Amino acid sequence: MKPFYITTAIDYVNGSPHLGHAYEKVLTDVIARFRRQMGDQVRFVTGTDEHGQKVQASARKLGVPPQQFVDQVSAEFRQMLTRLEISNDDFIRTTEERHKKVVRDILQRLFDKGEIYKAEYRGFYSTRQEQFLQEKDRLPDGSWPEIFGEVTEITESNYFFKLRSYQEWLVDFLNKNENFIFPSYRQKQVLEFLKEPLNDLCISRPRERLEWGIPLPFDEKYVTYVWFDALVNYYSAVVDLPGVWPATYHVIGKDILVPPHAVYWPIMLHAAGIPVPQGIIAHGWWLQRGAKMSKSTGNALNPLDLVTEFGADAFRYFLIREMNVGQDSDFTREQFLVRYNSELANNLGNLVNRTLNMTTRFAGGVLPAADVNEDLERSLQELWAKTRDEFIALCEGFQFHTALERAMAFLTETNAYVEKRAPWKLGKSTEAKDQALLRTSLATMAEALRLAVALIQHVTPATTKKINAVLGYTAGATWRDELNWGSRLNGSKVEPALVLFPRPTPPALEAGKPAPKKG
Ligand code: ME8
Repeated sequence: MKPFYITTAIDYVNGSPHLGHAYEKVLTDVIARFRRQMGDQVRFVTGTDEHGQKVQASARKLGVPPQQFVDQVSAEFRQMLTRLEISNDDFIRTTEERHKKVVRDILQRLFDKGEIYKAEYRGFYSTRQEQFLQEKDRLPDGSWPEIFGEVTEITESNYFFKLRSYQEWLVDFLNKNENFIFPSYRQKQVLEFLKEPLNDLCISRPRERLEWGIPLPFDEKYVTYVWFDALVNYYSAVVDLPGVWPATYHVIGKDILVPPHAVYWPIMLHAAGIPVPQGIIAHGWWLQRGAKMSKSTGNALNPLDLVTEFGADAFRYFLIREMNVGQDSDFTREQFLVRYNSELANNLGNLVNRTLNMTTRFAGGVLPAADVNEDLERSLQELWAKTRDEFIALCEGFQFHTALERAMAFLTETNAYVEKRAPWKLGKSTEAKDQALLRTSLATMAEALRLAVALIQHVTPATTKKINAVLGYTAGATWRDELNWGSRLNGSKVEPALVLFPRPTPPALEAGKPAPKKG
């Protein structure tokens, strides 16, 4: 079986990780864990993008060598992965030898095939910003904005990659592979973009302007342009692992789909004679009050603050539950608290408390067998079978937000079942029939809880483990088998209590007060 190879974008290290970075890692982790559960052999790679002008400038500003600077920031990104329970198999950095070697090999291969040529490039250059400007950068009156300082027209020799000669091939490829990009409406945007003729891609920068990059193997006076370096990470991370390439999915944000991932990358690979990936998943943006959260706008949220306050699982749950993959979502603390309180603390947390508390009170802490199967039990079991099947199909189609909604609806129904059976009343009766119903209700609620947390374990891995532990349960090796309603918990000794999603501290509650319910 071909391994399921999934990647995230590699993050720029010119700033600290923010919510957008955290989301992408969590989303990819949820897909990776789900595919492992489904029996795939998964390879999951993430990493950091460490070359380029901005990194060089940030290091200079701090007065430290660039390598020292990238070592520090890259470590920060890796620390975030640990805090978020990300299950990546590898972490690639573009300053590593194993990566640089592959970039240079590919460049040389393309150069030898005649796909790269040298030409003069004429354009307007800002020395202050150290970049070429485009017509669209001009102010309406034709002048250049203040931030660019002095702008001069210069001519510079550079290396170009023959992107244009592959335009038809790419259009044809996309037409033949309709599901190359998820969501599919983004594939249409790529085809729209390809209606205009492509320009060949300038892939070099003179070293006198940019020192911090990978030198071109055929002309060491130049370094390679950052996309040509960064995109290759997906390939260099697995080049020594037989059978892993091509990637199954690259998970990226919509801002880097066109042209880098949907145009440059397939053409680079095809031109170099390397198979192209199976697909690209382009997620949307986390916004704050309608604006993209980013380092430069200063509205970036530190994801680790939320993890410290609420735990990794609550954070993961919120991101996956709230965002429809591909679309944008506004992040508000209020909405976070609404979901935290109503779905995790009340719905799931409540069922855990009731199960442990009543099993302890009425059954000496040992889960009994269900010996009645009436309409109430049967309809919950039927709902389970439906929920499970729909949930899996939704996850296969990356509709995780709806999948979680279904899982929550099942928990809501389970809590409603408990209300109807009212084991606290049955526990006071000595009638044999009531005692049988008591045993049945305890067994039913525990089994429903076990199943629900097994179902969502790729989203909430630590919570599922904790709940299994207090239920005295060790999960089996095959996830799909775990999802069958049964009697696995009979005779299991449970713990008396578990604090899972504690009530937020008062200031956080304040923030949660005016929370409007979202559809
Ligand atoms: O683009 N919401 O790095 P990066 C959701 N190094 N996702 C967001 C986001 C937001 N507000 N802001 C950023 C780069 N992202 C390159 C990638 S890949 C070969 C090279 C996502 O640090 C963004 O869309 O700017 C991208 O997928 C990832 O975070 C890294 O962004």
